[in-house]
Amino acid sequence: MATMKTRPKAAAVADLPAKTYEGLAPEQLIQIYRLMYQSRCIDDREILLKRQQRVFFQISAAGHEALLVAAGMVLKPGYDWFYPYYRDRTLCLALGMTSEEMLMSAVGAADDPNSGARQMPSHWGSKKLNIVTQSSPTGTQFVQAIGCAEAGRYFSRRPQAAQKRQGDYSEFKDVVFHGDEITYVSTGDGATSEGEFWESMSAASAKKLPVLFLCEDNEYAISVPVEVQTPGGNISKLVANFPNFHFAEVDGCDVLASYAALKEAAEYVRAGHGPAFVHGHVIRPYSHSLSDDEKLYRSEEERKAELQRDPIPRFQMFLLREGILDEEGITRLEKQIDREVQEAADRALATPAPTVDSVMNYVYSDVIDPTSSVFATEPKFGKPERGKLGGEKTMADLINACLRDEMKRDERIVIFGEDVADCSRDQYLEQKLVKGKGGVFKLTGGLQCDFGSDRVFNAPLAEASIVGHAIGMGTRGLKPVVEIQFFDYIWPAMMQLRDEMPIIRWRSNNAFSCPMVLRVAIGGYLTGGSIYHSQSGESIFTHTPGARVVFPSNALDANGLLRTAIRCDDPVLFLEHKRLYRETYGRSPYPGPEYMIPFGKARIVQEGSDLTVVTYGAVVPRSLQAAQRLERETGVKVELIDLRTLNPYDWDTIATSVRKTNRVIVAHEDMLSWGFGAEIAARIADELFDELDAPVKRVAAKDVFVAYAPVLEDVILPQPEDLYQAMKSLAEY
Ligand SMILES: Cc1ncc(C[n+]2csc(CCOP(=O)(O)OP(=O)(O)O)c2C)c(N)n1
Ligand SMILES: [Mg+2]
Repeated sequence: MATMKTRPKAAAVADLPAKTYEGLAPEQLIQIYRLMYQSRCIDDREILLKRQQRVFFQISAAGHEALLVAAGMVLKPGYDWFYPYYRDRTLCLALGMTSEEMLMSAVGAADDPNSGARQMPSHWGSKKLNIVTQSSPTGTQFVQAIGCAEAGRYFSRRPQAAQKRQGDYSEFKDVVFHGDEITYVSTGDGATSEGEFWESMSAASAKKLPVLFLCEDNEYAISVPVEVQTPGGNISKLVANFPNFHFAEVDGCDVLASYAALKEAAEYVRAGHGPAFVHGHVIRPYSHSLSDDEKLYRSEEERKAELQRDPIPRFQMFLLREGILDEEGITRLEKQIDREVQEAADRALATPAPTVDSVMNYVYSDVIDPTSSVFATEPKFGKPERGKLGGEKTMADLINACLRDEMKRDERIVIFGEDVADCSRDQYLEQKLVKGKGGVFKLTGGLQCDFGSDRVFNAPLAEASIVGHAIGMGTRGLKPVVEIQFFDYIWPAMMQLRDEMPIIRWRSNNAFSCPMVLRVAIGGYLTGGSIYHSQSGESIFTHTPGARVVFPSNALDANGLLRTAIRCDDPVLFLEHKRLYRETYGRSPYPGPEYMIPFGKARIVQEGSDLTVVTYGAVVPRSLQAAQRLERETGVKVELIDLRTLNPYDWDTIATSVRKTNRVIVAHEDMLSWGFGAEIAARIADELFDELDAPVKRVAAKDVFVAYAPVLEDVILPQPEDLYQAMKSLAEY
């Protein structure tokens, strides 16, 4: 006869206890155990395959399973949005990613849905599940998650903005929103030290955004313990005063406690009360990654104590204790999962690797080509306004006019940046107490008044956030046209601009993209602009595949190129030279609301037969001045080429001109060494060597920052006199 101490027999589903646990039925608890065990099993399988050199990197979710399965149970795949961390395997399984899909990523298979074998394993991505392509930098996910949440809110308030139009990016950008979706973003304890974590907490708090932050605190960031990362060793204490948040701190190795905490947090966020921050204490029993050996920095005692908290045996004990599964049931379940994972690994290993000719696929949009003739439209100049000359709109006027036209045409456009709004305190505008600012250079003047404070608004002084929010919005289908106030201050956003914005499409194998425009005031020649208001540096961005780089020299080009930038399907860095904003040179009448110039098409400013000058930006008018003087004095005719866009650039026009003149100067305002000119000069030397009658010359700034005193500024930046001398000596060569 069975005693009271005997464990119950393997329960058939029908025999399961009727009791629920934090609202979870026994079948759900078995499913949770299944997912946790499956997650660990895939890690173990990957480790085995790594030892056999059939996978090439491994980082595990071990120890994080309970917290992450709980997150997966409370959130909705394909409905909520996910910006996961690399330890989120169990979340992804709970959302519906399969073992095979994960293992395809590990072995580098073409059909890996995470990245098409472009990223390391555990860099999660799934279009159908709304898991937004994850990258390796710890911390870039936060500000993008904010933009994603803002986009959801925007579409639910302006549902008509989701409409598509033929012939621009929106035709290919589906928009899905529900009004109560949550954006989930997770982090390790270490990554909370990144500045963008704090920027995103501020933004979520200030705007009461529906974001669920999950901190997976395993007390280590590789070998650095939490007390070194986090003053006092507990992140919950530090964030506790952010307004509008729901906070919870929980044992993340306890399934039911994690589930209860995350459920409550998700309910708060879904109801629109604001963001939530859940801090789960977890363990990391498998070292940081397979490349790390934690015995080098953790004591034996500490590691042993940690193992006592392992969520998998702990939850197994719970299921046994509650009579939900018996030992036989557990063994059966585990064996089944072992077999499934092994079979999934075999299938993954048998699937083909990507073909080597695919490497350049999806660097840029494959559906909209901004160099195509679709973007070549004729200007339609209206009648000059009464009492005014026809050609007198400045570059500033025509950029503003383009923004206005496009905002009218496309409700998906939002504009933000530092000081870009007319006035953040709307009541002052409503009561007509103030006129409004509209940008430090007034380029966005009047747009907030015309289109509303939800479409044109000031951003906090945080450049990484400006770019990161735009990326998140672009991913969801908005078209952010954002501003960096001065190129000199673009650098806090560099991680977003180098490792995120340009590469989201490529690294996700075209599952995600973030078409957007980043307008940046650039350049010197300001008299007193000094080091921090005069910088150029465009070659840093042309050296980053995936980002289009545009640099107009006059009002008409700025108008037409900005329209192309806004309507195309790629991220565009739109560089606006401050000195040219209101210059007399290059003014133009308004060309109408459909005027566009394709990328990669240079403008021949003046034709010539003796010498070619290739340049762009503020060096265009300076070169023209020098060329006109040279022709007056010597009769030498210079062909002057304004590239207008730097990536792509118009090689055909350069080559045709060099074949004609056999002499060439590449000139730019940025420093000489490692600059854009070096690339063009090298290509000319390589491909047009036989056409040259003289060495390729460069004219550029000295290799130093711009100084304040006007005499120093003049000598540092290339002047018409320098251009004249270079042209003269090259013509005489
Ligand atoms: C910006 C950046 N710096 C450094 C690294 C290298 N790195 C990868 S993971 C990691 C530690 C992260 O620790 P934590 O956030 O606590 O996550 P855990 O690995 O402990 O889950 C570091 C330094 C990186 N990927 N990105
Ligand atoms: Mg950690």
